[in-house]
Amino acid sequence: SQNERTFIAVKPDGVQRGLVPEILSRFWNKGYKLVAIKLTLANEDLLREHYADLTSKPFFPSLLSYMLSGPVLATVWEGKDVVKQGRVLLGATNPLASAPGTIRGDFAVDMGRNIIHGSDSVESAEKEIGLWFKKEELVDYKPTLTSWIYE
Ligand code: DAT
Ligand code: MG
Repeated sequence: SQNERTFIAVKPDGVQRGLVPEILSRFWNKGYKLVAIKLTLANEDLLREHYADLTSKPFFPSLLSYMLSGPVLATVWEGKDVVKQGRVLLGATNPLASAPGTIRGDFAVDMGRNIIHGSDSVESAEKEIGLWFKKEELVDYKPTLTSWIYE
């Protein structure tokens, strides 16, 4: 459905390295619709919910301090198959396993500095959008290019 949504966040290293315009361009150029965007500082409670399945992992403390080390650009994108396609645009979790042409493949080296987050399923997207955004921050509008992107 064209109404599918995903949560994409530029992590603190991506923000500090000035990669925000490049990353937004990749989603816009593909044809996805930006529904919400804000620069924000995460906090530990939010991150413990966001990464609930990882809190017991040995790398969790360093993941936590990484994600708290600066502002995060939180975004929501909408469009056909956007959750799965968003993950394709990101590349693999380990940037060294990410193909050139993907965001992590082009701009990152270390797993602990992989510059971007993307929801891994429609269910986690719904959960993450609800965690990072209030309902009224999701903007309802009709992009003028829709009929040039969808048949
Ligand atoms: P992804 O971000 O690709 O969805 P994930 O949800 O499994 O990957 O893990 C969240 C983040 O945690 C990931 O972007 C980087 C870090 N991470 C995952 N596995 C790791 C590992 N084995 N060692 C170090 N950091 C790891
Ligand atoms: Mg994940």
